[in-house]
Amino acid sequence: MPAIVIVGAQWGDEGKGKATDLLGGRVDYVVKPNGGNNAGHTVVVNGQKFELKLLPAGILSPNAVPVIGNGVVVNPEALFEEIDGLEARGADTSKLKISANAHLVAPYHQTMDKVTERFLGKRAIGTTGRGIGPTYQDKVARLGIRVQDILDESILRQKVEGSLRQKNELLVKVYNRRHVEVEEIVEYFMGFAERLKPMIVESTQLLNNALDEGKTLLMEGGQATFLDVDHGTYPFVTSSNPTAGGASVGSGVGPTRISRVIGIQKAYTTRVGAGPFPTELFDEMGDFLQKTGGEFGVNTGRPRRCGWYDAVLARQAVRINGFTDLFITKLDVLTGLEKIPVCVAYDVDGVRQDEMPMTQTEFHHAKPIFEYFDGWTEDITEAKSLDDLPQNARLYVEKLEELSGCRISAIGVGPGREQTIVVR
Ligand code: 2SA
Ligand code: GDP
Ligand code: MG
Repeated sequence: MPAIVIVGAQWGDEGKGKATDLLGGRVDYVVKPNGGNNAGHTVVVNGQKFELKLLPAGILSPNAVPVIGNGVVVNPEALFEEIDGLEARGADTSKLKISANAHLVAPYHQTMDKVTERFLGKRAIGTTGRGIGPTYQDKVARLGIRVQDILDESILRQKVEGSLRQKNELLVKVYNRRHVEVEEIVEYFMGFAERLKPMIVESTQLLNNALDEGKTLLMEGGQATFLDVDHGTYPFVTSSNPTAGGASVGSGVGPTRISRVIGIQKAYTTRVGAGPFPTELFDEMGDFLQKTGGEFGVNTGRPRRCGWYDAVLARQAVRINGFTDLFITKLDVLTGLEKIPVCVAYDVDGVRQDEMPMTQTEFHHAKPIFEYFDGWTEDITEAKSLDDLPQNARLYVEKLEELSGCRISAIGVGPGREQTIVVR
């Protein structure tokens, strides 16, 4: 298994951190291909909880080399805060490598993120406010500052000058914010140079050489399929490609070298931030899922919106990513429910649609058509194999496999590393 990709199959927070941690012990490199410190991945090891943001969750796997790929946007302040926090708890971050081509998040990107959200008013995306969108905007506009630019201060100054010329127009005239000085930003980035330099690598060669030597890589996607700027519920998405293809672009590892793509999916659905969500619950059942599942943003603390499993989304995610396996997490959260609804199709303005509608308008109008499955009351948090699950829990999982069209290879029955049933 040369390169494996982990992708969120819904709107994020499916348990990618836990999945990475499970596989991290068996791979040589763990690569983060997209996103930045908007991510929040929880790993629970021996009852100790770690919340990773900018760093790949695989940094907690002692034998794997953690790599921040070219597709990531790096906030240097957040980076060192996270590194120092982990070191203080005894984790070893010394092997961390950062792609020379990754982009840097500047303080003005965060300002622009927050002000844009305010400008959007009722149409706000509900971003994490970490400056992710504006940094990717600069990347695509070819006005970005890259990690490698701190290796040459005069180049850095030229790039900052170029970027700020356009940015100051916007900041001062449109956003009514203060003018940002070039030297202030150059100094800001150069302040991190000494610590950052030893970590900078040509990551494409590093990773491909590792594959040539027979090493294994795990690519740990941030965010999720329906937050993908191309395939998600645009415009309520993040600004990167958290899907399997994006992992290839964001790491420089070609698609033919990827042997497994694992979709991580909750046994129900959550979403944080704005945007359509057909199975969302607004009643006490939603409160039950939020409370029992502990559904609050790792990064911002925002409550996550909760709803039932959506098989239409699942099938679309299988298509987009070409999943070879699904890992169903949080099955334990459903314990105690008499009946469990699963959305099998949508009613769009009176017409049944079995697959993802073509337009945003249709998706906004989509009402779930549910099938109901029998629940179970037995505690499943100690289950180690399928045989340990009550029959109805097994049937529920089988149903999700059938409806999604992808084999289920692992099932989460609790947040701990060991609370996982490995099916195959
Ligand atoms: P951004 O900040 O530009 O990426 O926001 C755009 C949308 O993407 C969503 N988004 C997320 N959704 C779920 N989890 C994320 N990470 C944190 C977590 C979130 C948190 O793991 O809990 O702490 O609030 C994440 N990051 C971005 C975001 O909500 C917008 O809808
Ligand atoms: P990520 O962004 O996909 O890495 O997911 P988050 O860490 O943001 O959110 C997932 C939450 O669910 C975390 O609090 C995990 O500890 C927790 N979790 C993961 N798998 C399971 C599971 O199978 N059962 C339960 N109860 N919690 C889980
Ligand atoms: Mg998360």
